Amino acid sequence: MGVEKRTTKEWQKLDSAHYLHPFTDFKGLAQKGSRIIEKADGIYLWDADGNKILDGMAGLWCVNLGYGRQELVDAATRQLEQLPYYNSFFQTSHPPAITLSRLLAEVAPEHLNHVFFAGSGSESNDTIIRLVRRYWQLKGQPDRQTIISRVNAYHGSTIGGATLGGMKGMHDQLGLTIPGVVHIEQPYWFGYKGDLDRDAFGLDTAGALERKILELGAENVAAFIGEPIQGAGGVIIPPATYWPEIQRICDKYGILLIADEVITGFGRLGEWFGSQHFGIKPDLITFAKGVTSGYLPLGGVLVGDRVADVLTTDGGEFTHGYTYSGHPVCCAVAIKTIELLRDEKVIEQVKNVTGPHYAKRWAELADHPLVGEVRTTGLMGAIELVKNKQPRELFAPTGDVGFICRNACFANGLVMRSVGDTMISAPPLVITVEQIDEMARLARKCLDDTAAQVL
Ligand code: PXG
Repeated sequence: MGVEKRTTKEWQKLDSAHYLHPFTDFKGLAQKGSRIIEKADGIYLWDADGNKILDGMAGLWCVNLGYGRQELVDAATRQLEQLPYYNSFFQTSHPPAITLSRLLAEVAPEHLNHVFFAGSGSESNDTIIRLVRRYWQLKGQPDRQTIISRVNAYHGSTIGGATLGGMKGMHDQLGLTIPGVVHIEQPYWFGYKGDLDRDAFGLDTAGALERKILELGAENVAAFIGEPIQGAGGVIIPPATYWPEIQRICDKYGILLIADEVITGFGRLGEWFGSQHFGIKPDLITFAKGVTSGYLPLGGVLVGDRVADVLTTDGGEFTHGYTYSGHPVCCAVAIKTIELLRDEKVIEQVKNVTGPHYAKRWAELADHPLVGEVRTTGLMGAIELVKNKQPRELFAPTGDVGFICRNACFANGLVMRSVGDTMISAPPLVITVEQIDEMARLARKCLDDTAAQVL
């Protein structure tokens, strides 16, 4: 029988009767009913009523090659037939995991040559906590336990990931978090009410890392973790001065630099990794999502030579791993994803053609009465909705206006996500110039419809 055929109403009824959705107010959803997405092709989705929707979020920042890629289906099918599962515990290995490890070392920055696999971004960040603490134990500095993260960061939803993250709403529900994680401010220029120019603000915000290290004592600090661009937090693109200063501070105090590239990895910013866009050299990179173009769950940690050398030289057993670490079918899809990104020059296209075009089309939206700022890098962008442009006046901080806009987007056949009153988008990397034009036309219509309700 498999997946059944039903009407939207029937699906909605069964959905609220049985399915607890992630990050969802269950009662509210039961009242409103879910949007039922039934199929997809390229950059478009179709709901159960046959409405066509441009997916401006690439699923959840992951379907970078778009939907319906037969090559990925074939890669999975072949591997399912050949070896659907085997583990890499107890002195065994298999060709898909080995091939993918080598391929990742090839596309990653030069100093990253090892990989530890997990099933998701959250698990990968839990692995990072374990790796970082193990590294410092082996270095004979076990007091280096504390990981410095940032307010409004998103690093996943396990206890480890949510502790590392800086989302207040999540911390409020977490109860006891894991010890040894502290948060500093985020480089959010638009949200900053002070009078520093962007570059000075970038330096000052990065300086919070040094101030925190000095407060804790460098001998107690293990690492700093950050998303090159904060994604779920609202596409926070830091000033150009920010990351070089973070790198300088990490180097000065010898602490490990972790880039969480679950969103920015695999081409989103027009480079294989966002770290390359910002010119930083992380010791560890978290990846997930785009590594399989979202077709199957896979995450992992790229481990730089500094850490790998210690782990692989007299490190003894690293007592950590998952049943699905290096799952052969997920690895086979990841291998094909990377080959397609490389052979079809998708990332070069983002850097030279579609990224600049998206920047241009999005910048044009800045003249809209509802828009206070637009920012993009690669194919990742944000539109800040404001009540008044000059002097800048924000709406009450309930996120209601963003929510209205998100609904207007759905009604007009476009997926954008709202974070408070910030509208964010990250379309599949295979989006064409013409499709970006279409997306911008739809976005303007959604802004008009929202303005008609709120201005
Ligand atoms: N790190 C980052 C930077 C992420 O964006 C994770 C870790 C966790 O990955 P998993 O695979 O465990 O979900 C993420 C995930 C949103 C949204 O609403 C973003 C994510 C997940 C769910 C929703 O923008 N990012």
